[in-house]
Amino acid sequence: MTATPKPKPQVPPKPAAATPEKSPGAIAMGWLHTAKFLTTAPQLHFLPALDVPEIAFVGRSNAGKSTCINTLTQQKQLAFASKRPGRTQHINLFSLGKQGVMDAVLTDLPGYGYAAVPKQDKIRWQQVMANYLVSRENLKAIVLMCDPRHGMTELDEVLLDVIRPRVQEGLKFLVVLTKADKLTRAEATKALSIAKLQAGGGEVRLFSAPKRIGVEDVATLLWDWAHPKGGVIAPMAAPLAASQADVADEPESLDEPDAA
Ligand SMILES: Nc1nc2c(ncn2[C@@H]2O[C@H](COP(=O)(O)OP(=O)(O)OP(=O)(O)O)[C@@H](O)[C@H]2O)c(=O)[nH]1
Ligand SMILES: [Mg+2]
Repeated sequence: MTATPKPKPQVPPKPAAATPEKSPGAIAMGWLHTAKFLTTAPQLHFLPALDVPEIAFVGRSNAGKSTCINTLTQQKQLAFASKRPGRTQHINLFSLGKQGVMDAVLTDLPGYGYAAVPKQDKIRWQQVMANYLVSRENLKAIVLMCDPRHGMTELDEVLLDVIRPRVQEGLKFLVVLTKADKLTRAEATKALSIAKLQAGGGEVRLFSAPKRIGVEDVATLLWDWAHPKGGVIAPMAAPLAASQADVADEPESLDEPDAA
């Protein structure tokens, strides 16, 4: 007697592998990675007029502006970062945009407040920067980099006064508390609450380049600001909780010279 062959079980066809949806942070980081050097100029009137949103990084010399731009764009030497304060001496523009289509610009500005700079140069630079912040037409957002170990300096306060009318007209404003890896948890919490009071309604985030604190969070904010209509409405990762998880328990010794 021959056994009736068992019918083979029907195996349902495998569904095509679904492409995992990118998180807002990943989209923002991909966009920032497209950054390319666009141009450099000693003063506002040498810059090309642009009609895409521009996001400027400002702050005290040595605060970490250039490092922040390099970290966000995932490029080691796009902006000049250096242990020597005063490394950035021109207004440097970097274009952003997928498929070579520029849709925004990042600006790295020289820092202020470095004691070794001659007085005349300081005054000249403060005028160049104030002129840029007040008159640059496509300026959409300002990122004020602040080392929380020094807090906001008098010059930071002057800058806040200069931009206040534009912030009231809708200019976006973010205070980035840099070098968060140097802070204890308690210091980070304190720095955040003080900066929130000083930022007058602007955003505040902790940031560390080596520990990657706040990187995707800041990236997402910039992406949203540069793409207000089609932008992903980012569910902002709770900055305090996420960032503090990475904050050191004890501060390390300082390894870079400080501007006076
Ligand atoms: N520990 C630590 N050091 C940092 C961080 N960001 C920047 N630095 C260091 O701070 C120093 C100054 O960084 P820059 O990015 O050149 O600062 P800047 O604000 O562009 O300075 P200027 O161009 O002079 O205005 C360098 O030694 C950096 O390595 C950070 O998140 N953590
Ligand atoms: Mg710099």
